[in-house]
Amino acid sequence: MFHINGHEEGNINPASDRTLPVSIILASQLPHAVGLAYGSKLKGEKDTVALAVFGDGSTSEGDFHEALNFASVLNAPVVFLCQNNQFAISTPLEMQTGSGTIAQKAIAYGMQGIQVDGNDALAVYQAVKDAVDRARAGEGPSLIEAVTFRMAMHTTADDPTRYRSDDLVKKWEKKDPLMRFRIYLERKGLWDDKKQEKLEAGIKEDIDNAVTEFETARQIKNDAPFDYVFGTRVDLIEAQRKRFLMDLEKEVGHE
Ligand SMILES: Cc1ncc(C[n+]2csc(CCOP(=O)(O)OP(=O)(O)O)c2C)c(N)n1
Repeated sequence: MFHINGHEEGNINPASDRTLPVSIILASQLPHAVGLAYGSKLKGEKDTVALAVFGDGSTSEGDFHEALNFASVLNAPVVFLCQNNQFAISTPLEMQTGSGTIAQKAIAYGMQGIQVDGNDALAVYQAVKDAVDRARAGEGPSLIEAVTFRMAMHTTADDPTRYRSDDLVKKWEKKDPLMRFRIYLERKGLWDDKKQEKLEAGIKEDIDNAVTEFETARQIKNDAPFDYVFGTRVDLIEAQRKRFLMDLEKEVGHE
């Protein structure tokens, strides 16, 4: 709630939670993931593996290629998981890359690459687990391409009916991963409507609580973003903070 509403608190995770905030700049999280993985290796953390998730659109960015190259050269314990939903906003995959698959790009960088059915939860789990196990065994990075489909629009400003057919969308509707996994569990006697209702009620409660917490008035620290650019205070950033607070005071004075 904090993150998607643009509040700085949403970018700060408790130390126990090793999940980083969503990156808006395509592929910029990938060199960071390599840095974290390499850093953990230098520190001698045997079990740590960085998992970086990105879309097919990110594979055209320089950061993607630099990250894969560095990861391979440094033998960093990192897993690159590409969610290939076949469109980057309106750009279809064949206009994104000349490669037959995204997975095969791994070959050029000298790492393991695999393409999996991204709508099969267990297949994705297995591919990620294998890659994590390899990274932990000191066998370096992997690239996983999970092939799926974006059912909805990219954002509310996007109109997918302008670049793909209803027939194609209908074809993919039948492969809905949630539905598939649910049917699989039901057939194994592990899931039923009662469990589903309980799960949905629990999720609704969590969301309602998060909304209430977010909407509860609190003190907003205007210069919070400057606290977290680097792990420690840096003169250049501190000068920017000072300037920002001065400008803000002037603005408030004008109101
Ligand atoms: C470096 C950079 N360039 C351009 C954009 C604008 N942009 C936002 S999303 C997007 C396409 C992303 O494609 P994909 O990851 O496949 O996402 P999907 O369309 O499937 O939601 C672009 C070009 C951006 N966020 N960052």
